[in-house]
Amino acid sequence: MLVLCTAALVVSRNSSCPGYEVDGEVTTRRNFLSANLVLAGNPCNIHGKDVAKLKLTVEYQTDFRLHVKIEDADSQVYQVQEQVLPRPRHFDISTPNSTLLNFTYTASPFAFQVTRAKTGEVLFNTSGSPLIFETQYVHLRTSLPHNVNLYGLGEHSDDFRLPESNYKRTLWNSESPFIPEYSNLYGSHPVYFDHRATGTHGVFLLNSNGMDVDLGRTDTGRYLEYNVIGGVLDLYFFSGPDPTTVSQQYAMIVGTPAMIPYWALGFHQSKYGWKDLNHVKEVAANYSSAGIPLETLWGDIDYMDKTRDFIPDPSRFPLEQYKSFINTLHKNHQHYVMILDPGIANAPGYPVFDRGTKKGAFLRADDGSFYRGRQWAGEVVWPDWFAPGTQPWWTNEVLLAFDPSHGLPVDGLWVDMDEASNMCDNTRCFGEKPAPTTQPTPPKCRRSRRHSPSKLHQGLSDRNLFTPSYRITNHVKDHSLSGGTLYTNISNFDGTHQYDTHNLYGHMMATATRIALLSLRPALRPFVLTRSTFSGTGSVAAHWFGDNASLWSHYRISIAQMLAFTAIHAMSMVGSDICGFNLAASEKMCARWAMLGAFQPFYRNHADVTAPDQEFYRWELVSAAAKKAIDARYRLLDYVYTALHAASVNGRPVASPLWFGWPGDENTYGIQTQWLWGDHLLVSPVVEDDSTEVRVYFPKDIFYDFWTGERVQGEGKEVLFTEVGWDEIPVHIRGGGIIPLRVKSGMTTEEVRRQNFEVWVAEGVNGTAEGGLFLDDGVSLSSNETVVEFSWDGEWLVASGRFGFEMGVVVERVKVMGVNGTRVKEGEWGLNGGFRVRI
Ligand SMILES: *[C@@H]1O[C@H](CO)[C@@H](O)[C@H](O)[C@H]1NC(C)=O
Ligand SMILES: *[C@@H]1O[C@H](CO)[C@@H](O)[C@H](O)[C@H]1NC(C)=O
Ligand SMILES: *[C@@H]1O[C@H](CO)[C@@H](O)[C@H](O)[C@H]1NC(C)=O
Ligand SMILES: *[C@@H]1O[C@H](CO)[C@@H](O)[C@H](O)[C@H]1NC(C)=O
Ligand SMILES: *[C@@H]1O[C@H](CO)[C@@H](O)[C@H](O)[C@H]1NC(C)=O
Ligand SMILES: *[C@@H]1O[C@H](CO)[C@@H](O)[C@H](O)[C@H]1NC(C)=O
Ligand SMILES: *[C@@H]1O[C@H](CO)[C@@H](O)[C@H](O)[C@H]1NC(C)=O
Ligand SMILES: *[C@@H]1O[C@H](CO)[C@@H](O)[C@H](O)[C@H]1NC(C)=O
Ligand SMILES: CC(=O)N[C@H]1CO[C@H](CO)[C@@H](O)[C@@H]1O
Repeated sequence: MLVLCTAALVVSRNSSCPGYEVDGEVTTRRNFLSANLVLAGNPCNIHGKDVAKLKLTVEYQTDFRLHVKIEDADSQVYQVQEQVLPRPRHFDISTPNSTLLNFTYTASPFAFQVTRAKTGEVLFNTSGSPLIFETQYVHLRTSLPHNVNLYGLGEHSDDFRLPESNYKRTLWNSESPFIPEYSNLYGSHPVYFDHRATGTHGVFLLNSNGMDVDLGRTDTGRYLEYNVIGGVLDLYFFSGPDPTTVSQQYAMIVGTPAMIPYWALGFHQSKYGWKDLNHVKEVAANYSSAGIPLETLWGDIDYMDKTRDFIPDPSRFPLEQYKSFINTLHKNHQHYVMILDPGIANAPGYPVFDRGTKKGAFLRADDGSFYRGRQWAGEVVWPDWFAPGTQPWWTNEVLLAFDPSHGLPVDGLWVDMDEASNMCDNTRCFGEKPAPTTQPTPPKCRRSRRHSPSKLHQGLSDRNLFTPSYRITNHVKDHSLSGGTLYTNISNFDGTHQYDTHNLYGHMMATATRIALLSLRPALRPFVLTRSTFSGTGSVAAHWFGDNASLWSHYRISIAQMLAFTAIHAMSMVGSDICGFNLAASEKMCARWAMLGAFQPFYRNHADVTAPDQEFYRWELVSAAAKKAIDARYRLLDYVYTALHAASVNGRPVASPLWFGWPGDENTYGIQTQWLWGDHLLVSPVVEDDSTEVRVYFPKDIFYDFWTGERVQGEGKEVLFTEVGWDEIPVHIRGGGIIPLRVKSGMTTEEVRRQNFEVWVAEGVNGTAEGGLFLDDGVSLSSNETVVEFSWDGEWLVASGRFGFEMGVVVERVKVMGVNGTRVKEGEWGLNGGFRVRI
């Protein structure tokens, strides 16, 4: 109710705003336009003060990318720091008329349109509502036709295709257990894709301030509206025209997904509540005796002494035994990843705190004292990722704790609670709340403002940084901005404020952790998992969807969550907590989820301390499902690794919705429970509660059942699958694809890497097929590489490419699936050079 009232109020007050008009000369050059804008009437000052003078800059940065920026003429308004998100520098349009997007504007009142240069189709049109650019409120609306499909604007757990109207997406990173639907979650990705029968384009608003993005409908059509509490309008338009290309164009701006180590694709087991090292050893042993492959174990905050970062509890996780346990895992080719929280215990004598204090690494209140809050460690201080001493301090802590010569030889790091989540409620930071940790001392948070000098892009002074007039719909009480996180009026070392940089906190912690791991092991790819994200976090870290629950509805929506990250938000290595984090998992649901996760990038079973144990070996159905699923996942590991490599090089998504594969098929636009795994596999899990049936949509195309090889002629209709066993998941190969598989799986990914290959050819409509295979050492930042391209012309399979990495395995079988059934040829074809085989 509150939400609707606020929205109505905003609309009526907005219409009384004067908008802007072009003032003086408009400068145009080959690929560049700039103009001054001034208020076109009396300021309306609805949520702050109207900024009198603005600057418009338009750049045709490449043929496919248009940049439109509207900022204050004085360059005081906050802009996302270059160190956090570097902007592209080199522009290269081919000729003045080769751009695929056109920018047009009207001078008074100022409004602009973005159109497709060839057809004139209007993609973005701001004429419907005056531009509002105030000190604490920025408003821009684009009108849209009815026939658009919008996706993105994560992180959320709503439908993958966004609702048409009465829909508000709030972007404000927040800790989010047990929250209502439609809430803001842990990350902010202000980018959307607009898919139409005529093509796909993308729009990225590079802005880290809190915002509501409203989707609505008027008599004449639909609209999308940005209501932002600060920052500038820094818009990037990507022309597509096909969906995969838009993903790639976006990734070029925010960074392509980081390449992960091969082992990270193995199966991970974690749990909050593993009380001591012996318990963890039992988990490893029980996986082994159940015959279920286990690649990596995770250490949640249980390992910590007094729940403090970096320090293992001396009695429950004695250091020497802990080290030798991890070394044993390594001998078995298994791995170990450990958690870190941003909240550092405010405890003189705790060396991590003492060294951070010396380095000036912590946020301070205006009286110079540490800005305090509460996390698992009790009363904590917070790293200021903008302070120059913070990275050296963090790197040093990682080196001290994890250098194998003296510390725990962990393989990767997990950063949690980095929204940043503050258990000290902003309005009651003085101990009314019972302490949720072993630390009984309630924090006393003193807060105050630090004077900041006025420098470029640091943010206007004179703002209400605590309770701005426009309230975004943050899911906490009263929509308070600081609720459950750091006070937004706290300043960072560089003079900016949490008000503007809040959404970057997790991204910066993940980045700092990646840099620290690079110091620890300069030649190896770092593996960092983060809960909080911003645009571009895919280039530094992996992400899980946070604290979901063991519910069928969360199992289902995890597919849409994955697709939003892999296909829209340029993050490859993502996944949900398999079998659910909160509440008790049921056997059947956990069996289904074990299979679902095997066909998603990041595959980790994890649960809360309050949830019953849910390791796969604890149930019969789940053990069987997991064994079968992991077997298939591991045989396909190089196929997926190849797709991940492509994503890291050119942004091509590792998993995508069906409309990426069949952009012209309208039936696919709303599908969110099936997906393309790599380019060639269609995954269609059972999604209804406790069901053994699923309706699988097959576009008009040819498919082959992954498990049986049976050929399926897709007719653009749903096909009902019945009696789908608890250890079964429908998977189909799309005709036209060639897939490399290992001939058999293994208990670890290292064992998988020693297996030979077979190559499956799935003939397409015209009898041909194509595919690829990428091989390297799996861990190095710069490794020798083998890049194989396979092609099939109906008679010959040809393998060509570059062959720089010698893996010591061969292709021992080729299987061709076609209109007349399956043909198999056995042989031995090396992967140290090209080959041809006739079948
Ligand atoms: C515009 O494009 C046409 C062909 O598409 C080309 O012949 C012409 O030279 C271009 N004009 C300029 C000014 O580049
Ligand atoms: C887009 O701009 C180019 C270059 O100014 C122009 O040649 C073309 O006609 C424009 N397209 C449309 C649809 O107006
Ligand atoms: C832009 O929107 C306005 C108002 O909704 C409409 O009158 C105008 O025709 C649109 N412009 C274009 C180019 O579609
Ligand atoms: C491991 O398996 C043993 C034997 O079934 C069982 O007693 C023990 O509780 C299990 N421990 C864990 C941590 O799963
Ligand atoms: C932030 O706002 C709160 C609430 O008004 C106030 O108590 C505190 O002193 C302010 N802190 C700073 C640094 O301005
Ligand atoms: C066969 O179909 C594929 C995919 O539709 C297409 O890329 C390829 O060019 C076609 N090949 C021939 C020989 O027609
Ligand atoms: C990597 O390449 C170098 C130079 O081509 C070669 O000497 C070496 O054997 C290669 N190593 C592997 C593992 O392929
Ligand atoms: C399939 O078999 C039929 C009948 O033997 C034959 O005419 C046809 O050429 C075969 N098609 C292919 C693609 O091999
Ligand atoms: C964060 C989360 O819980 N993710 C999914 C799992 O649970 C969230 C909210 O708790 C739901 O919104 C999602 O469905």
